[in-house]
Amino acid sequence: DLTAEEQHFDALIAADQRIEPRDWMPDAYRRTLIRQISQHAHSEIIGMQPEGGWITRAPSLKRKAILLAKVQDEAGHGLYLYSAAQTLGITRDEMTEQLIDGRAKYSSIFNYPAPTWADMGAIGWLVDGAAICNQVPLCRASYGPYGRAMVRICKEESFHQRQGFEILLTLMQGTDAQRAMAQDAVNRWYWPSLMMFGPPDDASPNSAQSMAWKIKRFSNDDLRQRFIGMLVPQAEILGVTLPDPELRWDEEAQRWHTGELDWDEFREVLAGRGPLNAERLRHRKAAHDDGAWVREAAAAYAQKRAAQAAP
Ligand code: FAQ
Repeated sequence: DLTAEEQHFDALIAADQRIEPRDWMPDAYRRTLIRQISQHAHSEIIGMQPEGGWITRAPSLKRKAILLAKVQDEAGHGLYLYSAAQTLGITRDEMTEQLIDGRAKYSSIFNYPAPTWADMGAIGWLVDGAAICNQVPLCRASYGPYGRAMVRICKEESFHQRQGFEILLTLMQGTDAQRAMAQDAVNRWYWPSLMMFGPPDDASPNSAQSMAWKIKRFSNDDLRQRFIGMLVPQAEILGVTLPDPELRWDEEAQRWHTGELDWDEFREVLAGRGPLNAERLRHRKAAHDDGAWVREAAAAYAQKRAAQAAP
């Protein structure tokens, strides 16, 4: 028999109402949200690195200002998401520790290198594009603080995606070497961006429960399909080729037929053995260590202010 609290929770979910921090919720719902929201926050923070490395090398002042703003937005997204996770009873310090100890997951995509300026275009177009496809439905996630954070994040991501598209469009209208650089970046980011949606549905242990709780609204494969459908006409406008010779619309199945994704590569990256996993974590840990004096100074200042305010 369900308790009154359980019944109330189930009724809220069934009625598409929001669960708020002070509402009763099942432990497993809380744990799932902490897992997903903290992973999402870590992804935004680690996700600053591939583009952060290009801020000093952007090809013009205008490009530099845009890239700087985008990377700052990612820091902001990380902070909203850490705040949303904190409403569930985990501290920012605990989450930071889990990340720099290598215990926490973050998106596989950020373990790949960004060797050329065209990678800034491909990241914006493909990585932010995948992020939007995945996150627009999360604006309706049943947990209030997560869904509300997502609304603003999605608006900013859509600007990010356009700026990536525009970088690629400019390169594709340039010299042969620039076009080749754009195509090469698309070749390298295309398959990893498809993996951002997670394992195939039949190998996704969390999906069924997360969909029942209305945290996730669509399955991993359905969102991956939606993303491909968004990319195909955009690739045509850009004049780039999506690097999948098998890609075609299957009229009968009403789905995109694609080549096989390399799920061994995905598993390797998740296990910490992707091209840049170690470097990303090393860099994050060094930034945390280098920032210790700022945290100490801020805490000392807050203490002093509190002491002054006390009667
Ligand atoms: N990478 O059972 P499922 C961005 C893990 S966008 C790493 O299907 P679930 C913006 C999964 O955690 C990127 N791990 O799991 C930006 C689970 O492991 P666990 C971040 C992955 O949660 C753009 C296991 O595999 N976006 O940052 C991945 O139901 C440009 C089994 O998987 C989000 O986090 C992966 N790709 O579905 C920033 C969106 N896929 O925890 C900078 C919110 C799966 O049991 C520059 N998250 N795993 O040990 C989600 O929508 C979901 O968590 C999924 C996974 C769809 C990612």
